[in-house]
Amino acid sequence: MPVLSKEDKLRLLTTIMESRHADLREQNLNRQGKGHFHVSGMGHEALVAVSIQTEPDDYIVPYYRDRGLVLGRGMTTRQLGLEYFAKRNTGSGGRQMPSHYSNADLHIWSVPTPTGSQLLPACGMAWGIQLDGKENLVVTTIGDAATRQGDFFEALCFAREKKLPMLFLVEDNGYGISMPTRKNNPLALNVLEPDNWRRIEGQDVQQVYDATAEAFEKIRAGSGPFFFWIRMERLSSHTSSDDQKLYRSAEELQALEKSDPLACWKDQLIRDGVIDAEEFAKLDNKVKERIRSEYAEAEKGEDPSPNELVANVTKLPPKLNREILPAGKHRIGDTVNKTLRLGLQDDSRRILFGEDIEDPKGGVFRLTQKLSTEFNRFSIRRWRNRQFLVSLADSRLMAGGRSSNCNSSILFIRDSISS
Ligand SMILES: Cc1ncc(C[n+]2csc(CCOP(=O)(O)OP(=O)(O)O)c2C)c(N)n1
Ligand SMILES: [Mg+2]
Repeated sequence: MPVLSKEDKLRLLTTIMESRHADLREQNLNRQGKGHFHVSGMGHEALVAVSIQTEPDDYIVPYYRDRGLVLGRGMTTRQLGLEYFAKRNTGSGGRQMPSHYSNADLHIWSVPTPTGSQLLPACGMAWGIQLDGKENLVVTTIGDAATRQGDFFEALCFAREKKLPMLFLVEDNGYGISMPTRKNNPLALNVLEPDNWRRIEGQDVQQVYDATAEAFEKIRAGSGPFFFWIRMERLSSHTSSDDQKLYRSAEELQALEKSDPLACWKDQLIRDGVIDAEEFAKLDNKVKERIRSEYAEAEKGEDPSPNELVANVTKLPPKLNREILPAGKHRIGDTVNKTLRLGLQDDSRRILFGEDIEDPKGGVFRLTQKLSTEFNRFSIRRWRNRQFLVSLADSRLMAGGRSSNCNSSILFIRDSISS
C-alpha cells in the first residue's frame, strides 16, 4: 500500500481546506443575495483521499455533495466559483443549475439533479472501459437516502453481473434533507449483503485513503466492483433553502464537530509533526483569502448568452433516407453499442446515417434523441479514440422516466462531440 508522504498529507489538508472555504464563501455570498443556490460538501471532504488516487483516464460520476471529491480530481476553486454563479465558462456553459459542475477534460460527469440518476451512466462508462480492455475505473457516489431508489439496485446488479471496474461510495450522513435514515437505509434493513460493503468512518482521511488504495489495486486487476459505506455527518443544512436547526437538536448539532474531517486531519498532522498550529493558521488564512478573491473574480465573469441557449444541444436534423438498423431481432444493449461504435468510424458513417447525410454530428444527436424517446434512461460518452459508450435501462424495468436526466445526457453528448 502506498504510504502518504509529507507532501501528500499537506496536499490532502490544503484541498480539504479549499473545499471548506469555498463552501463558507458561497454560504456568505448567498446571504448577501449573491448567487442563487448553495449546496455544501461540509463533512464529506475526506473523499479528496479517493480522487487524488485516480488516474487521468479514470472517471468520476459524482452527486451534488462532492465538492471535495472533484477538487481532489483536479477541479479548481476558481472553476467552482464560476459554477456557483453558473457563468458561461463552466462545464455546461451556464445552462445547468448552479454548482451542478462537470469537467469533460477531467472526466467529471455532470452532477444530475434527480438523485441516484448518476449510477447507471457510471455503469455505462465502466462497461465501456471494460469492453476496451483498459485498466481504468469509475468512481461513483450516492447519498444514503437515495440508496432507497431503484437506480441504486439496478446499478449494483449490473456492476456485479458484468464485474465492472467501479468503486461505489455511499455517503451516509444519516439524513435525506430533514428525514433521518440511519434506521431505514438498505444496509440497516439487511437488504444488502453486509460482507460486500466495507464500512468506513468518513471523518478519517487516512482510513479513506488506505481503503481506496487497496480497492483501486484490485479493481484495476479485474476483480470487479467495490462498495464502500462511508459514515459521515452533514455539517451544514441540506442546501441554502433549508435550516437544519428546525429538525436537529442543539446537542446533535454541537456533537457534529467530532466528525469534522478537516479538524480531525489537522489534529492528526499536528500530532505527527507535519505542521504546527501556527503554520496551519497561516495556510488557512492564505487559502481563505485566495478563495475570496477567486469568487470576487468569478462574480464578474461572463454570463451565458441567450443566443447560446441551445448551442451544442440542437441542430437541424440530418435527412435520413433509410432505416438505421436492418429489420430483425436485436438485443437492445448490443444493438446500440454496435451501432454507435460503427457509426463513429469515418468510413462506415454512411451505414448509420444514410447517403444524404448533411451533418454526421447532428446525425448522432438525432439518433440519441430517438433513443431517448424509446428508452427511459440511457447515457453515452465519447472517448478520445472516438468510440461511444452506451448505458441504458430497458424501459420495461424502469418505474418511471426521468426526462431531465435524459436531457442532461444529451447536453453532455453534444458538448463532447463538438470539442
Ligand atoms: C429523484 C429525486 N427525488 C427527490 C429529489 C429531492 N431531493 C433532493 S436531495 C434529496 C435528499 C437526498 O438525500 P441523500 O441521498 O441522503 O443525500 P444527501 O443530500 O444527504 O447528501 C431529495 C429527496 C430529487 N432531487 N430527485
Ligand atoms: Mg444523506
